[in-house]
Amino acid sequence: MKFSIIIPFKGNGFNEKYLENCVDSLNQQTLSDFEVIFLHNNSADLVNLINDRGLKVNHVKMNDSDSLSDYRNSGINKARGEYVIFLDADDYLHPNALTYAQEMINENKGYCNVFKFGITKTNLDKTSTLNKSKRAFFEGDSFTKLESVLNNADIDVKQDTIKQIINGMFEKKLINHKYNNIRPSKYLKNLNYSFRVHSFIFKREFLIDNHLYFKSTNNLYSDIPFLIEIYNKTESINQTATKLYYKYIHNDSINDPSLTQEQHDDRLLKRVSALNEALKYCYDMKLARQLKLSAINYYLYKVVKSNIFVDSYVETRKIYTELNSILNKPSAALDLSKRHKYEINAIKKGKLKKAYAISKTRVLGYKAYQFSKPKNQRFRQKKIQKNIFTKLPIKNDTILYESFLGKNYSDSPKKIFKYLIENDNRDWKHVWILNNKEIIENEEEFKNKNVKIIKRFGWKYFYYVTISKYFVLNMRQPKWLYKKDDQVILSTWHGTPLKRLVFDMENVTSANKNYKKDFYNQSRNWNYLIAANKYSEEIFESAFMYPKENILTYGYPRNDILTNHTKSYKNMVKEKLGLPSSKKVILYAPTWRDDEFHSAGNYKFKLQLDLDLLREELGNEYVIALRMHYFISDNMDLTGFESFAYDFSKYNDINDLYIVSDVLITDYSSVFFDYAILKKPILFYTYDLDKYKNMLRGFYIDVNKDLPGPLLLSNNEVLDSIKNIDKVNENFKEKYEDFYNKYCYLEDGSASKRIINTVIK
Ligand code: C2G
Repeated sequence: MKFSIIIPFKGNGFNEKYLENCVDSLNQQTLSDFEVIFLHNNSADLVNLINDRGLKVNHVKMNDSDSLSDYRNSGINKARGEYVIFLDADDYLHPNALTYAQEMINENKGYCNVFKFGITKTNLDKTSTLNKSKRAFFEGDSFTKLESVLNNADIDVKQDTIKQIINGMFEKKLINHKYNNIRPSKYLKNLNYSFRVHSFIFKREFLIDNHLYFKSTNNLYSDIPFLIEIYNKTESINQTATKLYYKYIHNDSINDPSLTQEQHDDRLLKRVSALNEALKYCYDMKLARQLKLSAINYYLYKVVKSNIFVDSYVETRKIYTELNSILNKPSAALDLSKRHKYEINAIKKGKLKKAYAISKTRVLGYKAYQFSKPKNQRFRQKKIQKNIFTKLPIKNDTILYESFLGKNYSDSPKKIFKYLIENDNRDWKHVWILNNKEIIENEEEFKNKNVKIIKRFGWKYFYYVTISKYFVLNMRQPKWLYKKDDQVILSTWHGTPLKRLVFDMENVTSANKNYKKDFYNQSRNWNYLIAANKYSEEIFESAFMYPKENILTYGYPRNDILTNHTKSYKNMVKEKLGLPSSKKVILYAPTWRDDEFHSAGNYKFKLQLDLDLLREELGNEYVIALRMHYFISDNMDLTGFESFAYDFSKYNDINDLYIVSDVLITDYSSVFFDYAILKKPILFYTYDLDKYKNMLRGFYIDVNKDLPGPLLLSNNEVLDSIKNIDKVNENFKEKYEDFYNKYCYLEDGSASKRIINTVIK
């Protein structure tokens, strides 16, 4: 037996999806010479899941009182493989991981006892991660993929030929691949992964002969002493940079934190004591120096920034005691910089109060330096907000508004503002966050002397977000924004959800791994959240984990105008937009794709509508208004389509486009929930439905059954539907009515009034 995979699972509840990823990744290994040892407390669910997925496993029953170290040690003892690998039950391996491992070991010819895979963090499940990887096609389940491609293309190629080609590609890669031998003391410089046991491959005999077990009872960092003892007994580690171990970062650290994400007040202390414990096993003086430096750096840059350090000498003292013991253990000479010598020596000599005082002064000095650096404007603003602006009294007459992060003058914040200006005679001071003043140049309401415009993240922004009584916004406020208790944040949100949101999303393809946690914390600061209908209310409860009692299910203020507008308003807007009065208008308003972006927040969009075809076939009767989502940063080139296609992506208010148009084409955007209020035809151009539905987001409603219009997959289908729009209306009459009754029933034109009566007192 070549490999033993040791999987410890401590605890009772488990996330099925994570475990499935792990188990499947073992089922899909291209090398079969391995056994799996699963250590757990005999959970029947867990055993069933593994059996259901057809993985052969040696189950080892552990007790609740056993530590993680006990689990892993039992794994080492039960293992029969020549090499052992520790895999966490929520992580997974690349399908070729073991094949690579074998290759590395063979090439190394017995020189090393310890090997290591490249490791990568991912917050996506296995399929999505592998799909994202450029190499995926040639690796792992590539064969089946290639086979299905060829089958679909109806090309007659023998299976063996395909297999040969793939193997050829695979082998070439292996041969070209370089492995490095690295000395442990050098190795330790990369601290991130050299302290975690994942992704290492150990020769079992080497562990047993040298009695290398997990000896620490430290529940968070037992890996550290274990690995140090190993580093100490090994000449070099053979590693590949190829990322074959996938460390799964839980997206939902609120409901389902991993060990690293769990809140532990004593985390810093545990880490330092693990380093101290590790030094006990460290005979190599250079390695010991490296360990000490790592502890010193941890103190200098991490501990002093923690709340524990800022708030309490007594708590910090516990960390000092460990550090003192570390610094007094033997090692090669430390060469500390002058700046830090004084501070570290005080700890070493046990003058802990003195060390605390010096460190405090250093931190203050550092903060003052940060504060004065010209490029650190944001840092200064945050500090001044927190320490000065919050001391000022709240202004009860001031209302702050923001729509789509200051990019637009639109959506519900606009309608609430307009309603107050036109109907409320109290003496409000209105402040709008708008990055570009030009967009409101022609808006009458901004001529009012009580209306002020400020820039997002300018100094005035920090002032007004702290002293305004009300803050009305349709997305999230920055996570570092400090909110006072007597301020009221009204979140209008920006649409009835179709795509799954936050806690209802399995994968978060586009956002960072803290997305769910950040969203949770930010939304705790909203006093109210508006829902357009009961359906949205229920989703917000689960997707945002937002308390039901603070949800105002009143209809959307932004949609009042869809009910209240007049014919002359429609004509006026059409003229203002420069659209020919003699032609009907098709509005195309698609959403953004999580996986198509230039950089964070800048999304791409490739127009899939065939404008040539549409102009050719419909140009006499229609023009087309194109409206990209506000995340899309690409500009559209409509040269050659003048007088037929118009780009209104930068136009403030999509409601005007709804009003002037005669038919809407969209995809997975929430725009159709609003458009349906107008009872005009809606077409869904969903050319990438499968990808969107399965890989990216998933939907709340059954798009095959419950939409108020047809799903169209090609330009010809779109064209056909527009040509036969009366027939489409007829076919969807009933569905449209059901849809209207379920989602638009509250939109009576008075939502703004209801909201203001409740919130703005
Ligand atoms: N929007 C727009 N133009 C588009 C698409 C959207 O002006 N081409 C505006 C609409 O007001 C829409 C809102 O942005 O209601 C939200 O857009 P979505 O496409 O639904 O996408 P997203 O921003 O991800 O919103 O719960 C709301 C949605 O589920 C999430």
